[in-house]
Amino acid sequence: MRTCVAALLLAGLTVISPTSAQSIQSIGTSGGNGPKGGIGDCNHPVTTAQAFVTDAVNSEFAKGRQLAKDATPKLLQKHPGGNVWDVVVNAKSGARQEMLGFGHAWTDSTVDVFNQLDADVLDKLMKELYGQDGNNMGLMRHTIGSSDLSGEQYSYDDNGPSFNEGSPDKDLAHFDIGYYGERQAKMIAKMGSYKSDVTLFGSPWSAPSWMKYNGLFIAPNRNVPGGGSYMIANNSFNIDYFNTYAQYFGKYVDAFAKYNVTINAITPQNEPLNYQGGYPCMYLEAADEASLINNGLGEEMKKRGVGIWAYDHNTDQSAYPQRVITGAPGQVQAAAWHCYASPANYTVMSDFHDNNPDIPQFMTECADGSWSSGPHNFVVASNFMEPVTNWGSGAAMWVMATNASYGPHCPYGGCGSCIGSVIVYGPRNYTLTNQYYMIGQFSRYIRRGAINYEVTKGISGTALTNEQFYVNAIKNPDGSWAIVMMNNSNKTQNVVVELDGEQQYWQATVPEFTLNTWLLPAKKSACSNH
Ligand SMILES: *[C@@H]1O[C@H](CO)[C@@H](O)[C@H](O)[C@H]1NC(C)=O
Ligand SMILES: *[C@@H]1O[C@H](CO)[C@@H](O)[C@H](O)[C@H]1NC(C)=O
Ligand SMILES: *[C@@H]1O[C@H](CO)[C@@H](O)[C@H](O)[C@H]1NC(C)=O
Ligand SMILES: *[C@@H]1O[C@H](CO)[C@@H](O)[C@H](O)[C@H]1NC(C)=O
Ligand SMILES: *[C@@H]1O[C@H](CO)[C@@H](O)[C@H](O)[C@H]1NC(C)=O
Ligand SMILES: *[C@@H]1O[C@H](CO)[C@@H](O)[C@H](O)[C@H]1NC(C)=O
Ligand SMILES: CC(=O)N[C@H]1CO[C@H](CO)[C@@H](O)[C@@H]1O
Repeated sequence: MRTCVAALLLAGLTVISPTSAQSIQSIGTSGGNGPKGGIGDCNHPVTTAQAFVTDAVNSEFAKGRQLAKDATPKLLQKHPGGNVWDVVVNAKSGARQEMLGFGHAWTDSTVDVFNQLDADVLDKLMKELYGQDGNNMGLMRHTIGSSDLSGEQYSYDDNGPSFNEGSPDKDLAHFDIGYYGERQAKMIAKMGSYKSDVTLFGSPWSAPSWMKYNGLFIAPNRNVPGGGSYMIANNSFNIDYFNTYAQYFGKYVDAFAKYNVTINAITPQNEPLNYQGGYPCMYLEAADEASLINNGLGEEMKKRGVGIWAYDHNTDQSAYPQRVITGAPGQVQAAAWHCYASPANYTVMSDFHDNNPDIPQFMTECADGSWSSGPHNFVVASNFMEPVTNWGSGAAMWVMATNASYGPHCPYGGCGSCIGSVIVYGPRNYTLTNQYYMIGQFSRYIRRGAINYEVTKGISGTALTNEQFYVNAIKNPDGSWAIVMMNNSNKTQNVVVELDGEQQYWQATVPEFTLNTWLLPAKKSACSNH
């Protein structure tokens, strides 16, 4: 095992251009024949001011307001004065990054429980997740092979009785996405009938075990943690297999295409610095991620129109994606970040942007779980809003659905208590958790192609502390505004949002302990036919 990431910051390369807007235009969508877009685009323009509110309750059986209509913001000609909470949006020159979307991850647990639903119930749920009257999610991840949210562990070329008992298969003659891969592809393919402009990216938790340094160690009993690739020792990628692994990714993209699932991007490794045993993980040093790209992965993905998103791990080793870009220049489409450094420090995304103004960024994984305690839960809001402030073009929560005991999941380790947006109890019985409504406060109202704007006043504290007020201000393609506000305090506030540059002041109350989204119609429509 090599030593960890060395700090390598590119001093002197800082570009000071607060309005240079990175574009998401080169990132594809997974297709299908379903509708595109939604509220805030030119086919669905916002014509009257509206507000939606979700209480930050901490419960899977959430009660309280959930995407409920809230007090309508009133347009004023001038600032009303008095004791108000002022929010100022730099609408004149504060344009920042282009937005792509918000969403979740397809896991084996999700597919497993969705398969338990009767067809009409699944149809209703898919509309709630992807429909224009539902959450309309636009950014989805899926697991390439098994993750900790898989009841059984496998890769697409185990070449043996189990994930950790295979023999080398250098020509990938035994490549097969198998029962679980097919099941996942078939379920994900349904998504395109509900929404055809979702960006879908895949992430492997591990290469086939025979591509790892510890992979040929046979456990006395494959069900005992500590055997083979469940071991921490030498749980890293064997660099003899760079090109083989690149071909493996190519075959995976082709196999999913056969089920009409278009993969738009991959991360070469989920959490490349996490090599803990117990569930599929793999260590992949930044220089090796770059070498993997240079030794075939870049070419295989380019041929298929699939982007490569570097890193896919926590903000505390922020030099990693820069090292991949430096090592594989011109071949990285985006950088991906997770929320689990304690606490996450999303300002590293602004630093990354300064050095790479044309490379979009995403918050690609954050889990909420039964460990969250206390009366209030701002996990979604906290980990969606700060990445947006710091140049993120979208964000995705982790597992989308589980059964009532937060499974199926790996029995030996990993997350055994992650809560998604959906919990399935039986063929006709599921609940939407409060996480579903929290995600909806973003995914329903912020369109692909929207532009994030600088907020110059009204943010108090950081999104990761209690007792604060946080704002994102995003201009949708129709010229209307989505203003998302988190008030993590016990006080209802009388808020005035000033759109500086449009000479508009909007006023309404923002209740205590809520996430609130205001939709404000365009002063002048940005749509040519209106
Ligand atoms: C780990 O790697 C070292 C050095 O290559 C080797 O000596 C050792 O046998 C490996 N351990 C296992 C369990 O594969
Ligand atoms: C993929 O889509 C094509 C065209 O719509 C259709 O004919 C074919 O049956 C689909 N394949 C699968 C596996 O769903
Ligand atoms: C967060 O990262 C920035 C660099 O972007 C650093 O200056 C700051 O000290 C970090 N904050 C914390 C709390 O670690
Ligand atoms: C959840 O799935 C796991 C694995 O299939 C199973 O052992 C467990 O009993 C299930 N829990 C419920 C409540 O269905
Ligand atoms: C759904 O399942 C839960 C948990 O078993 C149960 O409490 C609830 O009554 C069920 N609801 C319906 C409508 O069957
Ligand atoms: C609100 O929080 C403040 C500071 O923690 C506390 O002093 C006050 O009593 C709280 N008010 C209510 C209504 O809970
Ligand atoms: C608008 C609003 O309610 N802001 C409050 C949110 O929380 C911070 C920290 O407690 C207060 O200072 C704000 O007044």
